[in-house]
Amino acid sequence: MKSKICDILGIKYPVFQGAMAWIADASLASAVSNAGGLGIIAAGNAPADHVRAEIRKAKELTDKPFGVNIMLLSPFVDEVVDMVCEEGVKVVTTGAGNPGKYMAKFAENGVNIIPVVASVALAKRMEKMGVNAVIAEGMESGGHIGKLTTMALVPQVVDAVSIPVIAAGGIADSRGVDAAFMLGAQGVQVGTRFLVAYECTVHQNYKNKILKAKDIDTVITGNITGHPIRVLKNKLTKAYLAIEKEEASKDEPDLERLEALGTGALRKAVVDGDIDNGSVMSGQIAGLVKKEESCEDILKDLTADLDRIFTLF
Ligand code: TUI
Repeated sequence: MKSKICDILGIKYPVFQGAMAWIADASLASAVSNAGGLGIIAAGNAPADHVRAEIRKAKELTDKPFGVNIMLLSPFVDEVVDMVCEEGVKVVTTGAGNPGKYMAKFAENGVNIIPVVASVALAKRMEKMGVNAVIAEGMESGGHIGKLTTMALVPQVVDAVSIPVIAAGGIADSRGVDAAFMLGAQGVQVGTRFLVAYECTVHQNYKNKILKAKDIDTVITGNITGHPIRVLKNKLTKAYLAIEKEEASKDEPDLERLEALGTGALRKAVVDGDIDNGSVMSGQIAGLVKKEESCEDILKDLTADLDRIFTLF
């Protein structure tokens, strides 16, 4: 059950746990890594010391490799980059931007760097810069998204680069995993399904909203701010989309009005469990996620066909 990415990272299954800001902590990441996948701690918008504490907890909880995701829009990016190098983290994924500026530092410290890309152009630029793999993330994903679907993006990125491609967006069971491999991916990243893992510390109200979600329950907010975010529909998205529509019709939209509504909204849902006024980020595949399980059982289910799949290549 080996793909190139397993050899590069020293993991058993080619399955990454998606880095969900405020959610993917040492508890979730270590559980995924212990079960043979790649657990990833999300730095999100947190200061370096907070993330350092999670890394140290994860080191206590697992002796397997785990990664840290650096969200490049965070005000703390520079200090988080320095800190992950100090802590000897071996895998860094990045999101929401171009990590070019930090490549030399990661290389010097022997960090495997795997950026999320949402286009072929960025994938090619990243390969030239010397990254170890890319995560091609379709707009089915939760949170901050690009414009292409996984089905269209993954094979185009696979053809454009020679490094391994990890597929993300819309994958929550073994059928999705198998499909990703058929598109030429060498691994997958799964977020939404791990949200309802026993080891995921997100508020129970958030888990329940994912478990109850139907296929058409996500919407995209923030198209006019340049940071489109996929979330589950609720009171907040109704208000947000109404203001967005109003502002979009103006010559000079007041984006601060929208920012004010978005600030702190993710924390509200994740920590306080306020799923009406908070931001409940989720992928479109939430409708497929029906039960709470351990990370071990989720990984077993996701990888159920991989032995058979690998005999095809
Ligand atoms: O990053 C994500 N998903 C996220 S981050 C997040 S927290 C957040 N906080 C404040 C504002 C926005 C988000 C919630 N979800 N996924 C990875 C991802 N990266 N998706 C899309 C991209 C992306 C998009 C454009 C990466 C690079 C890019 O272009 C960079 C360039 O310079 O061309």
